[in-house]
This record gives sequence, structure tokens and C-alpha cells, in this order.
Amino acid sequence: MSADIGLIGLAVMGQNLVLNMADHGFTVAVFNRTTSKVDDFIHGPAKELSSSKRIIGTKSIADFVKTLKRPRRVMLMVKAGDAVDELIDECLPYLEPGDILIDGGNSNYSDTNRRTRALKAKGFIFLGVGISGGEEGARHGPSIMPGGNFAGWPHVKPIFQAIAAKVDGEPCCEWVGDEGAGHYVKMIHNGIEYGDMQLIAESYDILRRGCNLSTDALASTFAAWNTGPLNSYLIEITAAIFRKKDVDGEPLVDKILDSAGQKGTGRWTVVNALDLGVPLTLIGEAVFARNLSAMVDERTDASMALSSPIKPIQANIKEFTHAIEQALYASKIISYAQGFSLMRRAAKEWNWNLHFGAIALMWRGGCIIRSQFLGKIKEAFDQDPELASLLVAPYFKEELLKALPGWRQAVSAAVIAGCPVPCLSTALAFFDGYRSNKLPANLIQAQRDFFGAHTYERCDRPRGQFFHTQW
Ligand code: NBP
Repeated sequence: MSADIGLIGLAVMGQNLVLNMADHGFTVAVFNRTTSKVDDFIHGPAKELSSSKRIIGTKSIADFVKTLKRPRRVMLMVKAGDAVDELIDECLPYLEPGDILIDGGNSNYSDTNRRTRALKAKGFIFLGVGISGGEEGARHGPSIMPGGNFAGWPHVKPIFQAIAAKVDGEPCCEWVGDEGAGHYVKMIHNGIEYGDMQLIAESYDILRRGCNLSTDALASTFAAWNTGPLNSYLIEITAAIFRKKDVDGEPLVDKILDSAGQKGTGRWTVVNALDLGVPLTLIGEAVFARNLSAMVDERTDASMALSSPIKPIQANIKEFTHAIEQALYASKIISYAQGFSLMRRAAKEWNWNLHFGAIALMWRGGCIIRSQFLGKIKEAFDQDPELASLLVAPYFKEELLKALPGWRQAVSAAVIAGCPVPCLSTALAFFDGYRSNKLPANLIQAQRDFFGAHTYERCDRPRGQFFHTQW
């Protein structure tokens, strides 16, 4: 019994997390369903660390469990869904009450709610832990969002905080909340990632197809943006992508098929927002934009039937590029404001004590959406933990109003040119709607009353009194 923790699932994430843990002085037992992958790992990437006995390869769950210190910490890093339930069932006969099972995959928070409760009833501690940062993050410092049964947190905290990314010396890992809260926050992170990526893609499209900018010019533009308020991992890698040439010297990005894949966490986020009645318009549009992109054949036929829409944008390129930067920045603020509003609503729904400043800090480093901007979100929640929306925080209010003229210019130019900008434009529509004390919903209420006698409230009477008219 010598291993501090055991990890099952030696694919990309599992292998790199194990190496990261071993680097930080923890002894890790490993197991994989296809046991040849244990050998491949032990004799390959883990060679040095396994010869110093910090990584212990095992070929059965029984042997794996035997190597673990008590209370046993068993981490699953496998495909989300049935595989997690199957593995839990396989492990339980070898574990004893008080042992801790940790699911580090991208599980749906409702599965984590169910598993936490079911295992608690049997005396086991279950943790649902969101992990972001991909291969590189897992190896050198991911963002880790732990939730589940709080009794397990002290047992994993030293390991997770040691291996997590650090920002200003603070680990990007803090307790999130009960049951599925950790996986929920990871799901919102992924939804925001969809939004950020689509906003960047739309900005690229306006500049590339609307303004005919070369990929080299785009690389310089994005590199310059990365030194300002948009500074982030995704902007940085986008500049690098524009610089990459194919074997024939042409830009590689131009040769990549414009059909975006998805694994489902963006969709889960939007479905959840619909269920909770929260207007998460930007991430919704980002998910639909990926759906539209995947309709390659249908779009190709339509481009011939309806003719391609792009009309060149005539503008001072320096000024116009700045307008796009402002549109991208302001839309990003809207997306995060919507995401945090959804988390606030979810916390109320499931009685989770979410600390929004701590969540912003967890995303500040290690993960795909890491950015300077998240530091500002943390500050806004530190100043007012009860903030109704980020949009009314003094810092963001000012930033949005400053960006507004460029934002409108960019969106209108894109619309006139025929560049589809679903996220940039929905962000602007949301902003205009959110700050409007008058929306045309009075007419919707009149229509509902007309055809369905659904009644309406009146502006000149107290709220809560309902009227019906024989139209
Ligand atoms: P994958 O999601 O590709 O899963 C592969 C692993 O799951 C292998 O070890 C495989 O074993 C195991 N597995 C499967 Br599939 N079904 C199993 C079953 N019924 N019983 C036991 N093991 C089973 O690996 P990954 O990309 O490393 O991701 C791991 C988790 O982390 C996933 O939930 C993923 O969504 C999440 N995640 C991934 C990333 C990323 O960048 N890749 C980032 C953040 C989170 P085998 O070798 O025997 O087939």
C-alpha cells in the first residue's frame, strides 16, 4: 500500500495528469481497461517516473486497489457516460466505506448529482471534478473544478492544488460546491469556450472575406490584440494558426474544411439555460453556428442557388480593425455576463453556494478560456458578490459604453457586406434589450390575450393584477 492516488483511464488526459502528479511528488497507481496501454505508458512516457516507483502499473482492478493508501483515492479519467457507471460498479467490490471515487471526465452534472447521492447512501465519497486545459494543461497545470461530496475535498485538495495551474501563486483549483456543481461549472466553461471561439471566427471572417486581409496581416492583427484587453490563450493560438503554412507554402487555415465538430458540452449548456429560463443567447448562437457549419453539402448547393453574399467592405482598415476589436471585446463581456447569470440561477435552483470570484480565478489560468479579462471578473465579484449582472459592474459598464460605437460599426458593416455574425450581433441585441426599460413584449402579451385569453398586466396598475380584453 504505497500509492497516494490511483488513476484509471490512460488516454491523453489520464496519462498527462499522472505524469503531473508524479512530478509533484505523489505516487500514482494506474490501470486501463485495455491493459496493453498500461505497458505502453509505463515503458514509454512514464519510464523515468516508474523506475523511481512513483508510477505503479497494474493489470487488474484488484491489484490496482491493493496498491492504494487508505482512504483510497480512485480517479476515473474515461469517456463520460456509461463507462463511468460501469467502472464504478467494477471498483466498488474492492473498496470500503470512506474510500473516495473521483470522476475527472466531462460528465454531465446531473449524472454527478445522481452518482454522489447513490454512493453516499452506500458509504462512499464521490467527487465530480471538471478539468480543463487539454493535454498541455493536464501535463503542466490544468484548471480543476472540484465538486461532489465535500467530505472528500480535504483528501484530494493537496494533490489537486499542487498539480493545478497557478496565477499569482494561487492555484486554479478551489472547492466549487455540492454534488454536480464542479461538473456544472466545467460545462459553463465549455459553453463560454464555444462562444469565445465563434466570436473570434466571426472577427476573422469579416477581416478575411469582408476586407480581404491576408493571413499574415491577420496574424499581426491578432498578435496586437493579444497585447490589449483581449489578451488570452485563444487569441494567442489564433495568431499562431494564421502564421502556419502548409507544405506548399500556402496558409494551412485556408485548407481546413469549414465544418466544426462538437462533443456536446456547449449543447448541454444551452439546453440547461432554456430549462432554467436564462437568456444565454451568445452561446446558443455559437452552438447553432457549428451546426450550420456542419451542413457542408447543403450550404454548397445553396451558395450556387442563392449566390454568395459577400460584398467587399470599403473602410480605413486600421480604424475598422479597431472597431472589430471593440466588437469582439464587448461581445465577450456579454457572453461571460450571460454565463455567470446562468450559474447564479443554477446555484439558486440547486442550493449551491457558488463563489463567482473564485470561479473566475479558477478559469484565469490552465484552461482554454484563460485570459487577463477573467481577473477583472474576479475583481467585480470581489467588490460585489451579489452583483446582478457583470454588465452593471462599474468596470464593465464603462468598457461596454466605450466599445459601443465600434461594436455597432462592425456589426452593421458585416450585415451590409453579408458576413454572417450571429454571435457579435446577438450580443449587441442582448445589450440593447437588457438596458431597455421598454421592449415590444406588450404586443406579445396583447396577442396572447387575443388568441388565448392569457391575460396581461398594465403599466398603469400595480404588478400582479391581470386583465383580459374582448379584442
Ligand atoms: P477519452 O475520452 O478518449 O476516453 C478514453 C479512455 O476511456 C480510455 O482509457 C478507454 O479505455 C476508457 N474507456 C472507455 Br472509452 N470505455 C470504458 C469502459 N467502459 N470502461 C473502462 N474504460 C473505458 O479520453 P481523454 O480524451 O483522455 O478524456 C478523458 C476524459 O476527460 C473524458 O471524459 C473527456 O471528455 C475529458 N476531457 C478531455 C479533454 C481533452 O482535451 N481530451 C479535456 C478535458 C476533459 P481503453 O483504452 O480500454 O479504450
